[in-house]
Amino acid sequence: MHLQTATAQLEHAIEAGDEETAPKLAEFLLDLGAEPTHVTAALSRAMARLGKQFQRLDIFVPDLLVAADAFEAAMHVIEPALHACEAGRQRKGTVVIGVVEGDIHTLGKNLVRVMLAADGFQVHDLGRDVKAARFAQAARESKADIIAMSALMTTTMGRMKDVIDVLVSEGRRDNHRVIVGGAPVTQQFADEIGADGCAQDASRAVALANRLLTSDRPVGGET
Ligand code: B12
Repeated sequence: MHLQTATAQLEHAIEAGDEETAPKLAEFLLDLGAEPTHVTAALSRAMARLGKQFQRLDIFVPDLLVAADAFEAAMHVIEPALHACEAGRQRKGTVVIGVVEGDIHTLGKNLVRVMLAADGFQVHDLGRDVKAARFAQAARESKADIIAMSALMTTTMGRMKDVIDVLVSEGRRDNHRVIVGGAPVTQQFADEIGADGCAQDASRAVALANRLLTSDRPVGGET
C-alpha cells in the first residue's frame, strides 16, 4: 500500500473511531518510512475534520469519544518512535504541562507533552481540569523553566490568565516562562494575558520552548 493511501486510511480510521485499525495503520506508516510527525499530523487533521462535523451537528459527543480513543491508541505506537528519533539528546529544561480548569480536552496537550519529552525536556504532566493554584504549586516544586497550558474552549481559555495572576500575586512571575496553546488560543490572546508565547501545533510548541530557554531572561530560578 502507498504512503498516501495508508495516511488517508489512518485519518478515516480515526474519524470512524476504529481503535483497532488506527494503531495498525500508524505502525504500517512508520514501517513504510513515514516520519512520526507525518503520522501525528494525520491524526490532528482527522480530529479537526471531526470538530467541523460536530459543529454542524453531523456527529455527537460519543463519536468524538471513540475517535479520541482511536487517536490515543495510535499515539501509543508513535510515542516510542518519536523518542527513538531523539535518543541521546541531552536534558533540556523542565516543563509543567496541563489542561486548564474546566477543560477535559487532553489529546493536544498529550501530543505537546510527548514531543517536548522526545526533544529532551523533562515534562511533568498535571493532566486535565487543572486549577490555577496547582499549576503554580507544581511549577514551584519542580523549579519548572516553563509552564505550558492547554485550553480547547473559548469558555476555558480565560483560566490561563488565572495562573499568571497567581504567579504575579506570589511574586514569582519571572521564575517561569508561560506558554499557551489549543485551538482557540491566538498570539493576540497570549499577549493580552501576559504569556510569553503561544504555538499552533506540537512541533511549533517545541520550537517555542527551545527559543524561550535560549533567550536572555533567566527562568526556573529560586522559589
Ligand atoms: C475530541 C474533542 C472532544 C473530546 C475530547 C477527548 C479527549 N480525550 O481529549 C470530548 C468528547 C471529551 C469533548 C468534549 C467536549 N467538547 Co470537544 N472537541 C473535540 C475536538 C473535535 C477535537 C479536539 C482535539 O483533540 N484535537 C486534536 C488535537 C491534536 O489538537 P489540539 O487539541 O488543537 O492541539 C494542538 C494545538 O492546539 C496545540 N496545542 C494544544 N495544547 C497546547 C498547549 C501549548 C502550551 C501549546 C504551545 C500548544 C498546544 O498543539 C496540539 C498538537 O498539535 C474539538 C474540535 C477542534 N477543532 O478542536 C472539539 C471542541 C473543542 N469541543 C467543543 C465542545 C463544545 C465540547 C463539549 C462542551 C461538548 C458537550 N456538549 O459536552 C465537551 C466539553 C467537555 C469539557 N468540559 O472540556 C467545542 C468547543 C467550542 C468552544 N466553546 O470553544 C469544539 C471546538 C467543537 C466545536 N467545533 O464546537 N470534545
